[in-house]
Amino acid sequence: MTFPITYSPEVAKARIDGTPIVALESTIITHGMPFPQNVDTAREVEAVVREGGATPATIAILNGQLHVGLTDAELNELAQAKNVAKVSRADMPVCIASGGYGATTVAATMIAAHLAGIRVFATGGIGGVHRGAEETFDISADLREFSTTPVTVVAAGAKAILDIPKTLEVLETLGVPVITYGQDEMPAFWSRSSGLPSPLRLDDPAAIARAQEVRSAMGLPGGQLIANPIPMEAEIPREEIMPVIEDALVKSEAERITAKEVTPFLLDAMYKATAGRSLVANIALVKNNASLAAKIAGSFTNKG
Ligand code: PSU
Ligand code: MN
Repeated sequence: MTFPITYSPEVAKARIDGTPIVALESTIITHGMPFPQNVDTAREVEAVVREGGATPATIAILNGQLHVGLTDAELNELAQAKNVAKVSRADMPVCIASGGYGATTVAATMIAAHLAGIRVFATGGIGGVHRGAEETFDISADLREFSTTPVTVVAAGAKAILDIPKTLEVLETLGVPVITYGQDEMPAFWSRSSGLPSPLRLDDPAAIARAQEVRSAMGLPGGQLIANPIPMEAEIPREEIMPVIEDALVKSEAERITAKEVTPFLLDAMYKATAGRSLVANIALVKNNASLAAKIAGSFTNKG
């Protein structure tokens, strides 16, 4: 039995034609950016994927239906909807079964992409091990997803609101390839530099696609994390962003923010503290990731 999926007209066509498709997540729209920048960015990111010769498939749950590819009207509706759940692996079946609205996280988007036969997905940043995880146990379900679901995810590295060394350790334990594109150092979302070496490096999108194909051909489950540094002109240097992050973390502790609310809270606090500059950087890096993802998607030898 195949799981019922609603495809947008352009994704349905790409599937028939066997042309490359790039999946996009929707939590970044509903919980990662304010309106109207969220819908503008979502449209721009889709345009970048098209310019790169691939078809964008934004993934979300609308009215209990799993959508792979949204029409412009659906995208607009989602960006303004109020009661949209942030849906990860654990929440996804419940959201669908109860006829709800859900924005998919990295983990849930990987699951949906795989169900739809899509191998590449572009986003901003992934979830990871939160600072203080030794107390809170707050480790994103995104990390484990990479060890089971065969989708290559292009992100700008892990945000420094997380504990990046611990995030890398967990990915290593789970056997997940962390591959930085074009530099030796692991990027840190708003900054090109994290101070940490990247476990792996590849400079060629075709080599990235090939690595995923080899991984699957060897019978190894799971995907790959591609860390793509933010474009130079958009980056906020580490010395500048670190104090802002520290402040946001102090605020989240003072307000006792926990669980799923942590990431959206920190992003919002940073947006306010940087007078919107963190968002400008976020938009630039997502578009940059969409462009690389389109190149990778076009490099898979076996499209199906
Ligand atoms: N990073 C961002 N913006 C986001 C997220 C991460 O820059 O919106 C979202 C992604 O959807 C990611 C999720 O999968 O947050 C991780 O949430 P948590 O830490 O609760 O697992
Ligand atoms: Mn969490």
